[in-house]
Amino acid sequence: MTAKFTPRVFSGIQPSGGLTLGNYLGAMKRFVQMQDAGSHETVYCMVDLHAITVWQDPATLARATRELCAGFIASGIDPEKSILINQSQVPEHAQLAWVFNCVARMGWLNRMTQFKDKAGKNRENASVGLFAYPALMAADILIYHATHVPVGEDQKQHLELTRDIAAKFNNDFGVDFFPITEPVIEGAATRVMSLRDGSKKMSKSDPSDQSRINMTDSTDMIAQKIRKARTDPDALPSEAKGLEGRAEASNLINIYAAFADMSVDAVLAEVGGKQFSEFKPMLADLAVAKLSPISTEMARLMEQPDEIDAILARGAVRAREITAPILKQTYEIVGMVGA
Ligand code: AQP
Repeated sequence: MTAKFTPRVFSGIQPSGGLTLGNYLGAMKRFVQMQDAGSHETVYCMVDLHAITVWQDPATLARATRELCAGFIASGIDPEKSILINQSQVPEHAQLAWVFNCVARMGWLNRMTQFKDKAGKNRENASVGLFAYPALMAADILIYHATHVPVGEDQKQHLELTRDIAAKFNNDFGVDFFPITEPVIEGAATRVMSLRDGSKKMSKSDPSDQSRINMTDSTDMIAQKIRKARTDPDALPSEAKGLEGRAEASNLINIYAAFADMSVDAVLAEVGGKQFSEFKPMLADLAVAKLSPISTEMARLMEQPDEIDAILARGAVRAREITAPILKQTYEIVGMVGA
C-alpha cells in the first residue's frame, strides 16, 4: 500500500516545556539516525498547535519553540538535510486536520488513553483541541504522505488512529491517496520512565522537576538527579531476565544502553553484580558526556533567535512545496469547489 509513496519520515515534538531525556532518547536521537541513514526524506516539526491544547503562556511558548528548534539542531538535525519546521507556519497541517475531524469517529477518539490521562477527572473542562489532538497528528503525518514515523511507545495508539483515518478516507472516497504509515518504535529507550516513579513516563509536564532530566540541566544537576533516582536495594543482575519486576532498575539500565548504543544484555554483562552506588556515577558520567555538548550548543543558538527564526521560515517554504499540492488534491477528492 505504501509502495507508490516516496519514503519519507515525519515526526514532531511539542514545545510544551523544556526538552527531556525522554524526548531526546525516545525521539530526537533516532530522528538524527534516520536523517543520517539517508534512506528517507526527513521532516521534523515543532508542534506548537498541539502544545496549545493545554494552556500555554504565550511568551513561554515562543521561547520553548525556539529552544526546541535549538535542541533539534544541537542534537544533530541539519536543516539542509531535513526539513525543520514549526507547525503553525505550515497552515496545511491545520487545514487537513479539519478534514480529518470529519473522517475520524467520536468513538475512536474516546478510546485514546492519552486524552483520558491528560484530561484527568475533569473531562468536561478539557479543550476540544485536546480531544481532537490525534486527528491533527494524523494530518501532520499525512500532509507529507509520510511513510514512516519514529516515535516513543506512548504514541503507538495515536499512530494506529492515523492509519485508521488514512484507510477510512481512502475507502470513503474510493481512492488510494493516503499511505498507511508505519510506526518506527525501536531501541532501548522507547519508554524512558520518571526517575521518581518507575511506573510513570518521564514527561516535561510532570510537576516534579526531580522526575526528569532536562536537556538544559547543568552537569551538577544531571549528576544529582541520577544520584537521587529511586532504585531498589538489590545489586544489578547479569541478564535482562533479572530486571523483571524492577521498573526503576530497568529504566536506568535502558537509559545507559541508549546512551552507549549497547544492548541491555551487553550493559548487564558489564555491570551485573554492581550496587547502584557504583552504577549511578557511571551512568551520570555517561549522561553528562553525551548531554553537555548538546546543552552548550543549545545555549549558543538561543543567543541567535533571528537565526532560528530564519531557519524555520526556510523550512516552512520547503515544507509547503510538499503540503500545498497534497492539500489541493485532498480538497479535490472531497469535492471542494476552487481547490
Ligand atoms: N519518556 C519518554 N520516553 C520515550 N519517548 C518519549 N517521548 C516523550 N516522552 C518520552 C517521545 O517524544 C516525542 C515527542 O513527544 P511530545 O513532546 O510531542 O509529547 P509527549 O509524548 O506528551 O511528551 P511529554 O514530555 O510527556 O510532553 P507533555 O508533558 O507536554 O505531554 C514522541 O515521539 C514521544 O513518543
